[in-house]
Amino acid sequence: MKKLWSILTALILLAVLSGCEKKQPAAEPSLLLGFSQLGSESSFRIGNTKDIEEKAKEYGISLMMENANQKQENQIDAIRRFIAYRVDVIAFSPIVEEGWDNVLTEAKNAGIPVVLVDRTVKTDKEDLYVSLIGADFYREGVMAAEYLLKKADDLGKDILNIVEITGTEDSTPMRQRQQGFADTIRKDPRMNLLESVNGDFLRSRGAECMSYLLEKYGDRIDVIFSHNDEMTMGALPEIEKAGYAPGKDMILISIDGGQEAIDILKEGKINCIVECTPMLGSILMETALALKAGKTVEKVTHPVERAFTDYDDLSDLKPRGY
Ligand code: GZL
Repeated sequence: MKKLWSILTALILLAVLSGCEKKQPAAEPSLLLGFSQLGSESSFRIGNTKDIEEKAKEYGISLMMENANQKQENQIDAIRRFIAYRVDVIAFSPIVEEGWDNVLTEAKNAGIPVVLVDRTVKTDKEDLYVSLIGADFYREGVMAAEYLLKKADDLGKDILNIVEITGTEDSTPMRQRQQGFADTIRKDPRMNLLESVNGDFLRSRGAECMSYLLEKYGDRIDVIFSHNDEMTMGALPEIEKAGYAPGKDMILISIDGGQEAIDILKEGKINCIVECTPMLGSILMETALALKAGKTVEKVTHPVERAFTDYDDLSDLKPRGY
């Protein structure tokens, strides 16, 4: 009995001591980063937010993340809160290119560096941001068109009638993808753009746009160029409801490259997806740390991107992660 008591006492003592061991204080965050995300409109955007949150943890950076739910005024308010909070670095993905001069001047006057992520701003003022980390959207438009020129040779048609479903009006990806695509197809007399309609990067609007275009042009449509996978996924059921086989009766070209769309490309219903990676978190954290350390940073950083097409063997493609 005595032995049992002594074992019990030892166990209780062990439990108490282990609970009292000195906890190492959590390492102080290396910096405070304020990030205004424009919304949650697509798998790209959700993947981008997730990656930034994960990489902030990995780099030991304290992150204030605010979601603007597709409203520029919410982004402006968030940036003003970051200034009031005296964050070390402000980063944001501007939903549209214009309308940022005042709030970015306030950040500059407060001595807080601003990093643009994904999209950019149009401004005549100097040095309102120190770095842009995001895709070369013009190149993405060119890659989409270059695929189509190659496909046209295989289709052997004299004329290809194209409809375009664009992203958010006045946003960087919408303007530059449209320009890159237009500049490239202009060189080829077979290419005929019937109409461009604004789908705002949203699945629901992609369906509405496709329904309108099918109603207006029907089987005249040979090619659909959609500025993102969400709108493409919205358009697909409309094409099938109208009795056409997407990827065969109509060529589908999309942008982003999330898992859902890649799987549909493998089924043969999408012909080409130009990659637009949302995985910008590491570059953002490294840039923020460099700024905190007083180092200079690259003015523009474009991630390397590719196209996935029906000419490729994608059987060993790694999971996309968004
Ligand atoms: C592009 C990004 C676009 C995506 C869309 O980098 O800004 O916004 O292509 C997203 O999916 O809505």
